[in-house]
Amino acid sequence: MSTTPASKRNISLTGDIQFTGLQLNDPMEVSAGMLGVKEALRHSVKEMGIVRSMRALLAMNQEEGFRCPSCAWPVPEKPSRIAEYCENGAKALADEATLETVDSNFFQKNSVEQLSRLSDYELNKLGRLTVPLVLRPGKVHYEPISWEDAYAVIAKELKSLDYPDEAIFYTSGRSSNEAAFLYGMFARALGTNNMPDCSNMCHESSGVALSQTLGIGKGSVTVDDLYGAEVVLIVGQNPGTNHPRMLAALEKCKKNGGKIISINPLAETGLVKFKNPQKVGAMLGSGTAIADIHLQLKINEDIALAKLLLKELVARDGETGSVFDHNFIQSKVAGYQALLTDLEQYDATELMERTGVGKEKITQTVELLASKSNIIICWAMGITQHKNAVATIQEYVNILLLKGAIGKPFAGTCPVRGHSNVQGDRSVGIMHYVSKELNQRITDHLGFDPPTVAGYDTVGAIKAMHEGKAKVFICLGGNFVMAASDTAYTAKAIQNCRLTVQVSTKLNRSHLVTGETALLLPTFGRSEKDMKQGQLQFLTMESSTGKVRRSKGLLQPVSEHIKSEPEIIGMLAHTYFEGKHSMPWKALAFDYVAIRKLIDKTIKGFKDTDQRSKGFGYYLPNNARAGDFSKLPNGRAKLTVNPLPGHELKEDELLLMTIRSHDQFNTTIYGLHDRYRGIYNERRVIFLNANDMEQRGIQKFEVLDLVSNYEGKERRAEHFLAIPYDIPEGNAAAYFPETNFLVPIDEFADKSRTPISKSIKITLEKR
Ligand SMILES: Nc1nc2c(c(=O)[nH]1)N[C@H]1C(S)=C(S)[C@@H](COP(=O)(O)OP(=O)(O)OC[C@H]3O[C@@H](n4cnc5c(=O)[nH]c(N)nc54)[C@H](O)[C@@H]3O)O[C@H]1N2
Ligand SMILES: Nc1nc2c(c(=O)[nH]1)N[C@H]1C(S)=C(S)[C@@H](COP(=O)(O)OP(=O)(O)OC[C@H]3O[C@@H](n4cnc5c(=O)[nH]c(N)nc54)[C@H](O)[C@@H]3O)O[C@H]1N2
Ligand SMILES: [Mo]
Repeated sequence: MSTTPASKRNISLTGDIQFTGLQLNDPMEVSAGMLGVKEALRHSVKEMGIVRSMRALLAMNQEEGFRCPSCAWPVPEKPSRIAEYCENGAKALADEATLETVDSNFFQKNSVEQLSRLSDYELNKLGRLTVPLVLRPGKVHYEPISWEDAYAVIAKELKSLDYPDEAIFYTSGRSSNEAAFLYGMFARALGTNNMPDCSNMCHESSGVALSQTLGIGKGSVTVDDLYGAEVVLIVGQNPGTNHPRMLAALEKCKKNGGKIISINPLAETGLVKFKNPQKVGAMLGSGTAIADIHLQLKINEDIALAKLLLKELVARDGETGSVFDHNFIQSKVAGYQALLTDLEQYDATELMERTGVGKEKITQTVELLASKSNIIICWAMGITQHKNAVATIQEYVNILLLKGAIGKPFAGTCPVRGHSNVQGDRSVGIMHYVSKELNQRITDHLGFDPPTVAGYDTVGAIKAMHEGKAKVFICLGGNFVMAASDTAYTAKAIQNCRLTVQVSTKLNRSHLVTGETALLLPTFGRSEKDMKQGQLQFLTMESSTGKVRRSKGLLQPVSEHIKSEPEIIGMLAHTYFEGKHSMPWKALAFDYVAIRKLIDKTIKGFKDTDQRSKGFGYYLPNNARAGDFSKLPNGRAKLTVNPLPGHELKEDELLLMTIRSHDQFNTTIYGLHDRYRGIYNERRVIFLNANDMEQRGIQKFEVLDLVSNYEGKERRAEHFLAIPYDIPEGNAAAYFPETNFLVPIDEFADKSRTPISKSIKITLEKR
């Protein structure tokens, strides 16, 4: 049969680019508060109606309810009875539980080519997917397909591959432990470890840095630790927008006398001041100031900053001998002398100049770090998405180790995870690398031999598809084409595939940029009732602090034709294996208790999950939290020596960070405002330092193209409005995913291979 290659479909990767009517205000000083509550309710009622909104909001994050589909910040032991959710959690819920839907008639009327002219914001607004759909070779309209036929199409394509490694299984971090476990085991049963996941673009650098130094790829602190910490560093993170409930924990920390230091090129509003929406009294006052010190460093100068802080601390310890925890260092830490020797080669003044931070603030920070020992360092994408991300995180870990601030209450590491179950997905086996221990357990308990060679991560998967080495691409959630780097290259890679499959809740651009054949399989959102054999089911998730908890939906599903993720994966595996496999796939598709039993047997640390996930759940074991480094070489945690990165910016180049606005969840655009930063009604903006604008003769609101040039290859993101903003000279910021076109596929972090989304060298071109 002759077919039209997918790349021949005329699909736009941006939608029609148009400005939406920018209005500018001063950045806000206070986050959350009444306006946050109002916004939460406005989005909820608009999308879900009053009754559905109230039912859902009251159940979110409560003991018997469902976990918020937004970020992975844990629910405290004693959640607020009024509202254990934030404005952005409410927006995420409204977005998922919306009553807007698209059915097969809609796709009959609208081709993928036409739909691709819409913006990401407009695509998402169309609503929930309600029926399984297929895009056949050469066609531009999705058509309905039965679930059985959809499974059969996938099974047939998988069977026709020359090698299992021609299939790739992507996971976005919203799946449950149960779904992710089945999915990861299906990939392995098929014979591949090709399991890229959103972590590869997110906290992979944290996982690598922490595994090497502390023996566990996860953070060590609990929320209670934050309450009692004396000093908390918030590095490269914008919690006011991306983890708003974390501000309540920071507020509590401050009430207990703790000090907060923000390390960020921007003065993010949430860290300036916060009005706790969970407390009626707090809403009336002027808000709690969160950050005591803001170190406004230049993009990607964290290593210089950390080395400077370390140098100053070493000097003070030399005078008093009491700045570092020498007992801890002697008994538990390796690499002390090497670190001291390395630091000698740096000049403090030069380091300080590189950071762009003034002396007074450095001294204040050093004084706090020197005099206190209960220190927590929190971080997110501001340090994980650079070439030297792993080294950066390890430099911050050095500070904690010298202070003995690991393995005791109120101290430790806190990489703040993004997607609500990204950590759980990894725990239960979504990873592209091989764990011998897990493989042995799979053989012992699941009765098959998993593959023993590593698979593709995100960058590897894109390249493999581009080169025609992979032909079937299956996605459990997410919006791969927009989330990954080098949008045009990635799109071409995906369009090279024979079959692409998306298990999704809502429409996005990855449903339009597809393989020759594409399947769109609609699934439940977190808030929806999942009934199996007449019984309401629950699923489990793991929070950023390693706690496993239940999540039970309560809303009527948006359509009777959608299916749960575990059911889809179980039935797909059953169709593929035709009932001939050591795992009872069909039974598992409908029996989550049985899945949890298999997780308990196969995944280390999970135990009696069916029962222990009740209430507020249970913590998985964490060696760093316990101060146990026995699995590391010589049984010691490791201090690391890292080079100071060299930046070779050409004279006209700026370093661009791609960040989130207040009205988006990754590639899902809820609205066009970024209220805290004073931006209304526009996403195509670039934040620039006024001096950089003046030097280049750029006026406010002037239209610019952003151009990156790596290895002689030019990449462009067009039509951005210039905005003067309080950002260090030489730096710029713009929103992702519009700017992912600029990130070259081959530019990623050493060791973790996370794309360098926060330090892209660009020039500006006037239009
Ligand atoms: N509402 C909402 N919540 C979310 C998300 C969302 O999109 N919307 N996304 C979720 C996901 S998946 C994730 S991973 C998290 C992301 O949460 P964040 O990491 O907070 O998200 P970003 O917007 O990428 O913000 C990065 C921050 O790092 C700073 N930064 C950039 N470069 C540097 C640097 O070189 N050094 C330092 N010190 N700082 C730097 C930026 O100024 C910015 O404040 O949030 C999760 N929660
Ligand atoms: N330039 C740049 N690029 C980045 C980043 C950056 O900071 N800058 N951040 C990176 C980070 S941290 C991450 S985590 C990735 C995110 O990458 P992804 O996780 O791939 O992207 P999302 O936008 O979170 O995916 C949204 C889609 O998921 C689907 N979905 C939502 N809920 C569910 C569900 O419950 N089940 C299923 N099956 N589908 C669901 C919906 O269809 C929705 O359109 O992007 C990365 N890309
Ligand atoms: Mo993320």
